[in-house]
Formats: sequence, C-alpha cells, structure tokens
Amino acid sequence: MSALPISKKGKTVGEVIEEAVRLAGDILLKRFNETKTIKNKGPKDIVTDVDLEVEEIIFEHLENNYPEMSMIGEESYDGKMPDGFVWIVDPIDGTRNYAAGIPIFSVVVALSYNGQVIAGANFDPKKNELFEAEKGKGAFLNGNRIKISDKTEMEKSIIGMDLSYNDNGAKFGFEIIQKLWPDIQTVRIIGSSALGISYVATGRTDLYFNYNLKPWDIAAGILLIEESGGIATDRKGEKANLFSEGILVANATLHKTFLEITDNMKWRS
Ligand code: 2AM
Ligand code: CA
Repeated sequence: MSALPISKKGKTVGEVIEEAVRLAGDILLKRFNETKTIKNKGPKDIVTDVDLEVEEIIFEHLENNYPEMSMIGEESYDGKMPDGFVWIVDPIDGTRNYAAGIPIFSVVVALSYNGQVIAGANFDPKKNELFEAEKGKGAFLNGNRIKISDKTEMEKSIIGMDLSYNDNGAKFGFEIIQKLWPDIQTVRIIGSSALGISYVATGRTDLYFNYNLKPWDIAAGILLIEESGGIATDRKGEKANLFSEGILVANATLHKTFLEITDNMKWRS
C-alpha cells in the first residue's frame, strides 16, 4: 500500500484517527461519573447509551473526512465486512468497567484495506495514553516508540488475559492459567482486551490471550503488536486477522513457548 489518502479536510489518516479518539475520549470522561442507561446484549454482555452516542460521533468525524470510505462499529455491525477502505470503531472497549465506574477502558479507531489493518489507535482517556501504529512505520505511545518485551522465560513474565463472553472461553482460559501457574510472575485480567493487547506492545506485560474477540477489539492491537516487534496469532498459531476468533500476542520466544505448553489443551481447539 502506497501513501495513505489525505482526507477531504486536508488531514492525514493519523491525524483523523487521533482527532476521532480524543473527541470520543472527552465524552467518555465527561459521562464517566454520570448515570448511564445499561442494556443487556447477552447474558453477560452489556451496552450503555454512551457506547451508542460515542460510536455515532466517531462515525460523523470519519465521514466528514473520508466520505467515500465504509465504516463498521461494534454497536451497529450488520455482519458484512465491506471491501476496500473500512474504518473499524469500538467506542468503548471495557464497557463493563465503564458502566461499573472502574476507570479502565479505551476507544479504538482503525483503518483497514481489504481486511488488512493499515493504521490504528487505542486511546485511554483516563490516563491520556494514545497507543498508535501505522503499517511499516512502528508503534508509539504518546509519540514515543514502543517495543514488545524481550523476556524469554515464562517464569519472568506477566501474563494478561480476559474472560470471554463464551463460557467455555473463560473456562479454558482458566485451565491455561492453572497449567502455567506457578511458573509465571503473575496474571492480569483488566477487562479491556484493547488495553490488554496494547500493554503487551509496550512491554508492560509479556503475553496476552483471549479465546473469543471481535474485529474492533483487536483491530488496532494486531498492528500495535506487529509494529512493536511481536507476533499476533489466533489460538491455533496462525497469523491473526480481523476475523480471528481468539488472539495470542507476545514476542516470538514466549509465543512459541506458550504454544508448546498449551499444545492439545481445550483453549487451543
Ligand atoms: P467491550 O468492552 O468492547 O464489549 C472483556 O473481557 C473484553 O471482551 C472486552 O474487551 C470486551 O469488549 C470484549 N467483549 C465484549 N463483548 C464481547 C463478545 N460478545 N465477544 C467477545 N468479546 C467481547
Ligand atoms: Ca465496545
């Protein structure tokens, strides 16, 4: 892919992404302490009125800049991925945290071309942390280059995971933790897969796995991991794409070790 297209308003893709996530972040902060309307999408899967409002605001911003491009978002996806340039939006990753008043959540905006993510950001407005990446240009946190951890031993590693909305996903995930324990440092379950993956890209944690995620949860994450020097695959160890069901991210050595240790476990099937 050659240079990314300039927007109708004369902005770069990176500038439009940053504006979109910061616009969203301002609203998320403003509404954080207010009462939210919460609806159930599934037995344990919720959405708030803020998710819906913020998705619309991001769409409007993207549409104003790139009217010719398609957009998909968690709260409006109809199951059809368009061809060509497609914006992928998660207005709140960590909705459960957001609704409960736990200050761990983020907003994801990424641009894909024929199913490949070419630019994306994950923004944590509470900490003012902007994780961003563009294909071939590296990954950054607030403008500073980030690099995946160089640890090579599980014994020295911090392992991140989240419980899937698929009951078996959580069960099989816990089986993995039981298998790894006590030969790891510790485990983190933070309730935002986008942040969980971003933390691996920055080397804060060393590996992250999740049984079942959606394109908007991993859109920026796959690129952040690849551009920070890591490996992103599905549960079988195949290169991750937007529609991979599960995700496993780490540096090459820890990734290989994890696959060896978990070979034949139910999480991998
Ligand atoms: P969300 O907050 O955007 O809904 C929590 O375990 C992680 O799983 C969050 O990143 C959450 O994203 C994500 N998640 C939420 N609903 C999901 C679903 N139906 N399938 C898979 N992942 C989901
Ligand atoms: Ca969401």
